[in-house]
Amino acid sequence: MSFHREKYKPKGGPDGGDGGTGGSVFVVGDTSLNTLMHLKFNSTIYAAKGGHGRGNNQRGADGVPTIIRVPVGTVVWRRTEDEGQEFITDVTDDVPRLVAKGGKGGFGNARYVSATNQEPLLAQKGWSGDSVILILELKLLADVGLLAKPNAGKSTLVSRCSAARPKIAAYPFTTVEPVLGVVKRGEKTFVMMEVPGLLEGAHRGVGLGHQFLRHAERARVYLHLLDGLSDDPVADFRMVNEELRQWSPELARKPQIVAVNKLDVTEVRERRPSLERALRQAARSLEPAVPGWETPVFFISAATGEGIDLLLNRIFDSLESMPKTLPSEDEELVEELEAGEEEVMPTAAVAAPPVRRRETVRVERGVYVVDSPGLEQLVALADVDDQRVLLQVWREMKRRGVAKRLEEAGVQAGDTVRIGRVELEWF
Ligand SMILES: Nc1nc2c(ncn2[C@@H]2O[C@H](COP(=O)(O)OP(=O)(O)OP(=O)(O)O)[C@@H](O)[C@H]2O)c(=O)[nH]1
Ligand SMILES: [Mg+2]
Repeated sequence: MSFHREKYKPKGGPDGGDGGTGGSVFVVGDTSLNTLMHLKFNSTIYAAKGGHGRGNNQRGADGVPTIIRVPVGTVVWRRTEDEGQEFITDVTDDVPRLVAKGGKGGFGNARYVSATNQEPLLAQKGWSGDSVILILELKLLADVGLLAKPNAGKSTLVSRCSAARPKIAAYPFTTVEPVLGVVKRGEKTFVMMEVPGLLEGAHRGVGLGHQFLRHAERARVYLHLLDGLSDDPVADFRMVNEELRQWSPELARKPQIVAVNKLDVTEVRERRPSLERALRQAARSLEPAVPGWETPVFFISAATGEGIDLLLNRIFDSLESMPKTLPSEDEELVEELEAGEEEVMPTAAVAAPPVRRRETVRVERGVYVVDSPGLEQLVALADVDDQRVLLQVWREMKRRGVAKRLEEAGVQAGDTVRIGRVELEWF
């Protein structure tokens, strides 16, 4: 609330500007992130406030937007009032997606000037912005998902063909968080993903099973990596596929490319012919993923690089012949969020502003309680000890039909009327 002041102009008009809009919150995909760990201990986020309106009809500054960075592939849900969850968006790129809208700024007193009120003493408090509980689920987007038991050599392979440098060690579950590596061939690239290896019972959550399967869901093709040094690589192959099928038959139908690793070890080289035959046969019993697809079997050494070029060529070719499918978005909900809720904002108080929400009056232990968001915003900042202010509040109640409703409810002079957190004496 402000009035114009200037020398020799004793009666400057009201010139309080509107408050700025509160900052909104956006979620943005960031390809440099592979996990949501950075949000784990920093999970309550407050958006910036809008600036106060000022004299001379200056509008307050809008609050700066708050950006939440998440890995590409994060699915965002919103907790609903009934404790359910509602899909908001699937973050597939770096386009900001609105998840919580900042509140609108209140109107300055300049808005309330009218023929009958030359000295408006009321200004509107700003509106609260959205307050949401978001549930973020990471389902990494990768072209190629590495499917393997722990210790098969996944990290070694990823570090050999991409710039990613995951930890490599001679024990299982070295990799506990997903690793993404970009594999390049000239201009072309694809993203290879290592997720924790699969154990028997993974579909029930054994090992880091669920972690694996959740991410693996969105890979376009699987590279099934087998440890050539394992007692029975064919049994491993069957076990992993069985886990996949138990989790989701749909995943089990995705195309697979099989590679037996550790070919540099003599033992593996010696068993190659028989292993190749047995694996081809085992692969044939898989459901055909795509018409005409036959699961190819490669022998490689992630350690020395032998056979890797051939394997990567095949992956590039396969990806090229496949449609690039991306998960769809719930456009409607996003639009709804962007439009925001239409609140009871006066367009200009000169003409009667539309009051969209019906305002109600009820009596609670002798106190007349007015339920009116619009009035609440208006009295929240008002100096109700000032009789002139009270008079303007009363006029506003009359204009909105609230006064009439109070009278119908039996309000008498001296009774207490409560609007939001403010109590007034009826006169
Ligand atoms: N000889 C030989 N050893 C390999 C090869 N590839 C990986 N290894 C070894 O196998 C062990 C496991 O390798 P990793 O790359 O960590 O395997 P991983 O599948 O990522 O393992 P987890 O992340 O623990 O599931 C390490 O000791 C590697 O040095 C290979 O081609 N030849
Ligand atoms: Mg690893």
